[in-house]
Amino acid sequence: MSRYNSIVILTGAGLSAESGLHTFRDKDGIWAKYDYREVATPEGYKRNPKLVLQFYNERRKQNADVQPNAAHLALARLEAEYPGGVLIVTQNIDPLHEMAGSKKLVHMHGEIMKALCAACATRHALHDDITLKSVCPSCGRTGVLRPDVVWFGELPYEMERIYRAILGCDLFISIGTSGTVYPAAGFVEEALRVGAHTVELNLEPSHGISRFIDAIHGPATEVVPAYVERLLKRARS
Ligand code: BV8
Repeated sequence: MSRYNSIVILTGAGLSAESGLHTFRDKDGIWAKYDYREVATPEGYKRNPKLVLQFYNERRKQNADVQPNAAHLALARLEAEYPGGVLIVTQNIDPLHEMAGSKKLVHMHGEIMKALCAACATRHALHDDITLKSVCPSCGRTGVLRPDVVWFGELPYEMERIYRAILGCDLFISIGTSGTVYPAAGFVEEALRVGAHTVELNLEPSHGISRFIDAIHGPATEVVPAYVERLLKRARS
């Protein structure tokens, strides 16, 4: 294992699975129960805002009762102890990375514990349900608050910061993601283009497995702490 100067880590739902949160595409995943076109698109929200708000109110309750697992904690330790740059780019909308202590973190698909005002574009921390009677604390309008998440067909957040980090990294690690949703699924290609080493840590080979130079398959709570230990040992030697 080489010594790396700048590490970018892409995470997905598989990282939070062992904390008790459903993934999207596994057999009992979220998209097995809901049609993403109805609950995770601007068009679905226009057609039936009540259904969409309920879907995310349910998920927010589930997210409020879970704790970070050993994989989240190992990544926070890597950020704290690694001599080089470490940036986590997560597709997850849960707060588990922050709860584990990670600070250098981009929520490219938003955060379920925040509301976004569709009228004045301000964001607000959320502690209870969003309904069509909810009032925006900034502009005072009613029925304009939506979950601060990126729906299909919407541009993910902080794309410039993400691409800048990938173009400057020499190690790209992908953890707990199926590699089916873009632009996230295309990041490994960008990393390869700049000569970075690419590693997949996942329960099973993802759709993008052919783009990874190295891969270790198994539960995140086992493979991530072990891999972080190797990186820190190499950096210290
Ligand atoms: C956009 C937030 C453009 C909401 C989400 C190119 C080609 C084809 C299609 C497209 C393309 N470019 C764009 C598109 C369209 C679309 C897309 O990719 N569609 C797919 C379906 C083909 N992309 C978009 O619409 C994106 N926007 O392109 O905008 C644009 C440009 C300019 C101006 C305006 C717009 C936006 C996509 C974001 C959608 N929002 N989430 C919410 O959460 O409700 S996506 C959601 O699914 C996740 O955030 C994540 O990104 C994605 C995939 O989920 P994963 O996290 O990977 O989870 P999954 O269940 O799939 O896999 C879990 C993995 O973990 C598995 O591999 C499993 O083996 C593993 N695992 C399970 N348990 C464990 C484990 N691993 C380790 N340990 C375990 N214990």
